[in-house]
Amino acid sequence: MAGQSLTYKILRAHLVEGELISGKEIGVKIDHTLTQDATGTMAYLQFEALQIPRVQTRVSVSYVDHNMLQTGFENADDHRFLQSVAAKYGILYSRPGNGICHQVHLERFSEPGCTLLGSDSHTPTSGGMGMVAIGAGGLDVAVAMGGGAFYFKMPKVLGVKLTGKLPPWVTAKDVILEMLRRLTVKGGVDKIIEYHGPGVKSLTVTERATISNMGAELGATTSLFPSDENTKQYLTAQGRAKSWKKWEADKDAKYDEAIEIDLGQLEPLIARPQSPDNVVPVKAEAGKKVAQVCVGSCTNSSYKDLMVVAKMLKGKKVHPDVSMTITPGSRQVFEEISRSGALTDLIAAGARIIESACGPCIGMGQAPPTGGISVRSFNRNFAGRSGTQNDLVYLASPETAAACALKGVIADPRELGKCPKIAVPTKFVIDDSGIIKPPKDAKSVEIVRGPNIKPLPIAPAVEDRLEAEVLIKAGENVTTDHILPAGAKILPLRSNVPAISEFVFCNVDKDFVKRAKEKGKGLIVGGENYGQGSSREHAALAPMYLGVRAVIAKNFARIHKANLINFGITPLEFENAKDYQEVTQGDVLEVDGLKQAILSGKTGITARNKSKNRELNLKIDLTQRLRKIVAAGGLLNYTRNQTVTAKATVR
Ligand code: MIC
Ligand code: SF4
Repeated sequence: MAGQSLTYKILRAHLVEGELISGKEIGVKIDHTLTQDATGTMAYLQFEALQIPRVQTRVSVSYVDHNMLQTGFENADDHRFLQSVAAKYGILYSRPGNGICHQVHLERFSEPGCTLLGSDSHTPTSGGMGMVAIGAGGLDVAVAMGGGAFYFKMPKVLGVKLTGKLPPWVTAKDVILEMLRRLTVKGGVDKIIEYHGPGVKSLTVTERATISNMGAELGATTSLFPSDENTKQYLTAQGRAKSWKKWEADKDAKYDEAIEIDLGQLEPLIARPQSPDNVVPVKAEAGKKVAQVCVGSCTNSSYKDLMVVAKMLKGKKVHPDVSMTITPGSRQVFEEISRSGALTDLIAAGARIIESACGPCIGMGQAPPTGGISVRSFNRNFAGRSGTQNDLVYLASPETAAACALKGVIADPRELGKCPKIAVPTKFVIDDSGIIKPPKDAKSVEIVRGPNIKPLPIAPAVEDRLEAEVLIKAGENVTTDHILPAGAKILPLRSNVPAISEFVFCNVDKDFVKRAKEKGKGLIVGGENYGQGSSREHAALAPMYLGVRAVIAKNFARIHKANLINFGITPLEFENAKDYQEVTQGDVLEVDGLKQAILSGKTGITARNKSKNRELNLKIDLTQRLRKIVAAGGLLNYTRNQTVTAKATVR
């Protein structure tokens, strides 16, 4: 028998339903969950609806890191709600200021060989520690907190063999940018990316985490590294040596697909606006004037990332035309750079220090100026995400970002001479006072709800005859940032679906909401990889609230498709991708026998384009379980119906 991949080994140890055959649905036991504040309020409202008195997982953490700008009562109210919910249901609460969920989870909780489900698309960061860590919608995370399995299609395993060693100034960020250059933003869809080979041992845990974090931009289900001596060292430095266990693939492991990267051949890379796969060598863009540089985000804000930037800036000044910001990934990183004096060097160089949070990465301030290039150590540069329309955001390593900050233009860090060496502490500052433990007895805990928290809307069941207008025809690789943007103005409305739905497609088509409301019901048509990017279920919930009943696309990004199903919007795919051309915004489509087709397991259905008098063949690519959920009008309806039926049977 051929050897097993690490993915296979960990999944097999957690399998509760199905077979590990790619393309087949599997159910997996979840050990850890994480939520963040922008998706967490919905996730916990959904958890409350499940009526389970206490979480059933080994570790569940509620982080506050996104909605940190308190320009009104909304975010502060939501934080208080999250803290009280955590206390009530047995969840750890990571306070605002404690850091970005993925960085803190890696430092304080991640365990090799375990599973983690998080309501954020960059949950795979913990794959850097040998965890199968998957991003999902809040409702799936709520179900996992209640002890339910997580269901997904067994992905193919793509083995990436790393050989060689990174040259000076070339970093883990350049490895993942190289992956994006080769595979594009849809190259990882329905795949788990497993790194192996002799090059792995030259990468530290936080470097591996940078690579697995940004595997989300490939559309991958997750990315995974083995747990080895480096992992042991990192866990020991975090005072968690006991959590270490060796986990690796068999030497003769078989992968469904395989590629190889010689680390020694890489050079500093940069993703041009406005897609993370628009990757070129830094030198190809060198000399372009830069207005802003931002170092931070869950991709690149570890101790080493910030120390190297501080060393590069020490005794020098940020270019007068550049505004440079630093967001440390966690309070631990912040404290470390402060104790070592590196923070002083950053301040003296003229960098603007922001608290430990997502900050500029999600448009919570620091929008770049009109027409000005922003070079960021982040993971996404989707149009408008920074808060500025027609933004010019480039993605690169902290080293490249710091070189740009010093020179005032896009600059290859190799021009700066000797690359600073950073010794990572053998013992980090450990202070978990920012993580509040829930009381053993939660009877007296009252959940505090501010006026920003509105009840969750529920979808109607699928109709058998659907006749509706195409409200918008979206293009290729449309992101959830296009469907429902984030940013300082919109994020505070995450707990209020009626209010946030006013912003659906606001940067793409400002009349969308008006049109949807006038029609009362409608369809969305999309291209390939529809809904890539963030896990925000609001990108399904808000269109559902506006009457969207189905999305017809060439194909879907994994998390968004699951969110559509969970909220009762039927995802349908063009049988023939060319038919996408045949549909125009405003066309009226009619699908007869939809509910019947979904429930009977039919894999195809014909829609009639009444406006063009043509027929369209559509695919229904759903497992039996998902068919029941979508037909019921989503997971909450489905669960409620099941409970009612169970009660009736008992009686
Ligand atoms: C993102 O990076 O887009 C976010 C903001 O972290 C999202 C979650 C959200 O929209 O709340 C993600 O990655 O899932
Ligand atoms: Fe936060 Fe940005 Fe990471 Fe999303 S990608 S979790 S917004 S730091």
